[in-house]
Parts: sequence; structure tokens; C-alpha cells
Amino acid sequence: MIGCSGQIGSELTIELRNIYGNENVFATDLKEAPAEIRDNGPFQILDVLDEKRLQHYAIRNKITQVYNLAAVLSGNAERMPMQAWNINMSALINTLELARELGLNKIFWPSSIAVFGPTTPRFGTPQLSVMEPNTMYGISKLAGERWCEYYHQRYNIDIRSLRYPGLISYKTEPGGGTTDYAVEIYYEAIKNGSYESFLKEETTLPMMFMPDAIKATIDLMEADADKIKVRSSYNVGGMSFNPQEIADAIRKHIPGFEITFKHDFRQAIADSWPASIDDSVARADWNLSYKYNLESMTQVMLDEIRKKAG
Ligand code: NAD
Ligand code: AKB
Repeated sequence: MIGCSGQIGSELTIELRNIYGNENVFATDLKEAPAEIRDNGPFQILDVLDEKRLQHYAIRNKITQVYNLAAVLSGNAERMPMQAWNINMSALINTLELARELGLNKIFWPSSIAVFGPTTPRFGTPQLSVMEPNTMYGISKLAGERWCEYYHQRYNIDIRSLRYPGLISYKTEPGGGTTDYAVEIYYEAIKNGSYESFLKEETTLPMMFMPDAIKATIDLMEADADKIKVRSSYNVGGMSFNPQEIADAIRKHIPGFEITFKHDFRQAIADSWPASIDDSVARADWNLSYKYNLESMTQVMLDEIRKKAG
């Protein structure tokens, strides 16, 4: 696991250890891991951009599969586009080369709804569509998808990928994306009873609760190889809502909750992305399914954040 300390990695690592055994899932990140990961199985500080160390680590530990989650997300990528491009592409290419050189048997690399752009149909965006992203994050993810498909076709590497929508979770804070507002809003609702949204009230985006994203990832990785017909990345839709609708869902539990709106540079990123996603190809190929909607996710988010707050 590369990127085990991040929003997804901190939960996916635990789930993989539950399935394959703590000692069989080697967790790595540039930064310290949460105690639950660091203390219960192998963990190493490792920079995925350091290809020599990455290779030594993989050989020494007889690594057979890699989940590479290291990336600069959309908001941070607009703050430092050149670095984001270099990091996002080198992190992926080092992993692909590792797979080719060591003959690894499976790779997971996440893409994003950010591969779509302002010229893509916004509602029910299909698996195959116009892709002209105008954010650095989206450009790097689209290029990444092309690299993944190329390595599969050229070197027969079993690489699998999901275009995650915005992911919502309570264990680890999100890492600098545009959909982060949909996590912050729950924390602020409990702490202050109010939230100032950096996206406009009508900005609808595709989102997914973390347990559904983890399940989708495991289901994809465990599916028979002949079922995986898409080797760029699969659309994953989840649910779609805007800041006003998530605020209304919170208000059912916290009646006095107030939301105000002051959009910033992330509005333009959100405006370039789809509002809803058609994921029928993933459903047909390997039975993608979800459990949570806005109401059931809101209940769990508020309960869990209250527990954390003590
Ligand atoms: P995150 O920022 O929370 O976590 C990324 C982790 O990678 C961090 O712990 C970071 O320290 C680590 N990392 C960064 N550079 C590294 C390097 N050079 N070497 C080793 N580790 C490094 O991000 P996340 O939300 O967990 O996202 C993981 C992946 O999923 C990314 O590729 C992201 O683009 C993709 N994704 C996330 C979302 C989402 O909503 N969270 C949606 C779509 C796609
Ligand atoms: C972001 O907002 O950058 C991510 C994503 C949708 O890829 N959450």
C-alpha cells in the first residue's frame, strides 16, 4: 500500500489487513501512519518517487500487488500545478515500471471524476465521453488512465482502476480536494452549528461514503480478470447532492444548523466536473453496488464525529 496515511489509505489498509492478514499488507507513506496501521503490521516511511528504494522495498518484502494512492488532489494541484503533475505522473509511472520489472500480479491506481471537463455531458456522464479536463489534477488523472491502459495492453499488467467521486469519511481528514467541503460540513455542524461553504449552494457533485468506496475497490480487485473489460478506469457514481441538500440533511439532526456561502477558486474546479455519473458499465462487468444514500451517510457521519469529539 502506497499512501496508507491518507483519507482512503488509512481505511483501505485496515480492510486489506482484515482480508489478507496484518503481516501480509505492507503499508507505506511519506508521512507517519495512524497508530492502528503503524502498530498492527509492517509500516515504512517511503517516498514513491524514490524508484530505487521503492524497488528494494518491494523485492525485500516479496510484494506481489500494489495499491498506489499517492497523489496531489485537485485543490492543492491548482496551487502548484507543475509539482502536482510531476508527483502524480512519477508516482504512477514508478509503480507501473515496478510491476513490469518485478512481474507483479495486480495493481490498483485510482482515477477520479476529475478526468471529465466542461465539455463533457454534465448529467449521467457515461463511461465513454468527451474528456477535456481543464484542471491540473484532471489532466494528470486522464494521462494516468492512458498509461494504465497502455501498460495493460503492451505488457499485460493486470492494472485496475476506479474513477472515484468525492469521498466522504470520518476517520482521516481529506487531503486538499474540491469535494472536501462535504466532510468539513459535518465537523463544523457538530463543533459550531454552522458552516461557510467554499462552493455555491447549487453545485451538485457525485459523492460516495467511504465504506461503499472500500467495498467497490475490493470487489473490483477480487473480480476475475476476464470480467475487467475497462483497463483505463471505471466510472463510479455513488450519490449526487449540492451544499444546500447536505445542509438540509444535517438540519434533520441539528435543527438550528446554518450554512452560508462564500465560494473560492475551487468553485471553478467543481463547475468543470460532472453532476452525476452513469456507472452501468461497472455494474454490468463486476457488479458494482452501494449501500449508502445521503440520509444514511449523514446519520453515521454525525454519530461517529460526535463519538470522536467525546
Ligand atoms: P490523501 O491526500 O488523503 O492521501 C494521499 C497519501 O499519499 C497521503 O498520506 C500522502 O502523504 C501520501 N503521499 C503523497 N506523496 C507521496 C509520495 N511521494 N510517496 C509516498 N506517499 C505519498 O488522498 P486520498 O483522498 O486518500 O486519495 C488517494 C487517491 O485516490 C489519490 O490518487 C486521489 O487522487 C484518489 N481520489 C481520491 C478521492 C477522494 O475524494 N478522496 C476522489 C477521487 C480520487
Ligand atoms: C478532489 O476533490 O480532488 C477529489 C476528487 C473528486 O478526485 N476528492
